Amino acid sequence: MRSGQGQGSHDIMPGAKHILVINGPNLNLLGSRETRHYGRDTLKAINARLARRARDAKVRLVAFQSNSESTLVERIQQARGQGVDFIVINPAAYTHTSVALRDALAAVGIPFVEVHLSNIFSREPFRRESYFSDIAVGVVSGLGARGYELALEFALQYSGKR
Ligand code: CA2
Repeated sequence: MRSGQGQGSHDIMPGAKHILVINGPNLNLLGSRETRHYGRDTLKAINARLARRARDAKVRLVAFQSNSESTLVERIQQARGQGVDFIVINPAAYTHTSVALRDALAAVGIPFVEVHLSNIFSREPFRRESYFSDIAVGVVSGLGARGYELALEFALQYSGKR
């Protein structure tokens, strides 16, 4: 896994499939509170498992988290120029509010899977609405941290054909 590419860096996996994992607001707090909904894994532990799997599959994986909507929009916009092939995204609370993030994903046209740790359909009514699901390749919700791993497995196999 790489945390990003600065100037002067060289590509350690030229030609490899490139997967971007994006986590939205408050997911940096995973493992500490709200464990009933979100489990005990930290985001660091989840990302480490994804990085291991990506390394085994010889795929380039970059993980990114932000609490800021504009930073997330900018990261998605950058993804196109960086040759990202697939996005795994948990937009967190922005799932239910952000036309801006939806528009960014639609604009870059990179296929993505929407992941939620909790089952958003079994919680408060406002969580049942997502601005992302209808333009996602698929949605994983309610399978805890395993959902990210399943989404990554799908991304590894994804060829654009359904
Ligand atoms: O189930 C999910 O993954 C969510 O995307 C998580 C969001 C929530 O707003 C969505 O409805 C469903 C919230 C993430 C907040 O994460 C925390 C983690 C630890 C402590 C507090 C919040």
